[in-house]
Amino acid sequence: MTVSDPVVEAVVATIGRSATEIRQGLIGRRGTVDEENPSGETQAEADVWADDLLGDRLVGIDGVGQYASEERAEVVDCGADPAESDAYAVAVDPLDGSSNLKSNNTMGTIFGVYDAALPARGETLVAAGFVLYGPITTMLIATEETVTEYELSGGERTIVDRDVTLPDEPVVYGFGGRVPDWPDDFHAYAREIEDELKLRYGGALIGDVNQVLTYGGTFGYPALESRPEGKLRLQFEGNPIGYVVERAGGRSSNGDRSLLAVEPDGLHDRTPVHVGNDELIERLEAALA
Ligand code: AFP
Repeated sequence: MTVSDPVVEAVVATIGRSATEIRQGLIGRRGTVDEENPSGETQAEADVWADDLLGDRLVGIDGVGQYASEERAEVVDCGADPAESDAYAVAVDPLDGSSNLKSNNTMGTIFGVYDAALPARGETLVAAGFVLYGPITTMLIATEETVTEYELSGGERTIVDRDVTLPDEPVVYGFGGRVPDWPDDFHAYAREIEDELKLRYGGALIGDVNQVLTYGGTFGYPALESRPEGKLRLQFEGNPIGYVVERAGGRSSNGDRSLLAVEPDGLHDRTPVHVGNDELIERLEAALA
């Protein structure tokens, strides 16, 4: 099954085809480079390499007007301003969870296709999704119509679930940040959830969110005492993941409102991120109010 919008289809086909290559290219690229990304984090060799590979391919697609990546300070202008034309802007986290490379744990590639110039509100997304480099490589694509899961092999994508829907009964949770760094109100909410659900936390947003999509539950990286703005990036992580989970029947929140309704100030803005079953996100927002 292809996506009905031809530009979105070209973007997801390019990312899907590149995923097998990215996975293979991780071998021998588990070290760090002597650089920091625009969010001040040490870059893995693989971060830089995957960004170059995806950037080179995505900027060449007709109908892509901007390319932005968590690994680059500025938006790349591809010749058409999404604010003044039909062109889309593509935002990518080329290797989300790349610090898991050292311990050989799960990682992902996240993408969002915005019908607006970046930085943009998540409400302007027309598609978003991710590749998950787990024991097998899978890809989830959310559009206005549906959320579909594929298995990727040798550049081909094969549907495994045409209509990914968050299960009604929540089972798992994963919360980021050190417990002593959690604000009291989040701490009290987390204590309740710990009594009700089973802990699953792997340190890569995509792996942890995919468990929530599979079993039901919630993932949160809250505002911290030391970092009230949160850790995750709105354009590259919060918005695409919020879009996927909302399209799959769940909710997203920055602690106060849907992630998709948050007005960005800058390309590399951070945000608290909470996604999951409706009832859990409602309780979270009530706890933080
Ligand atoms: P890296 O890409 O630096 O590994 O960060 C991963 C991440 O942005 C996101 O994927 C995780 O949910 C979160 O950070 C994990 O953060 P902690 O290491 O603080 O648990």
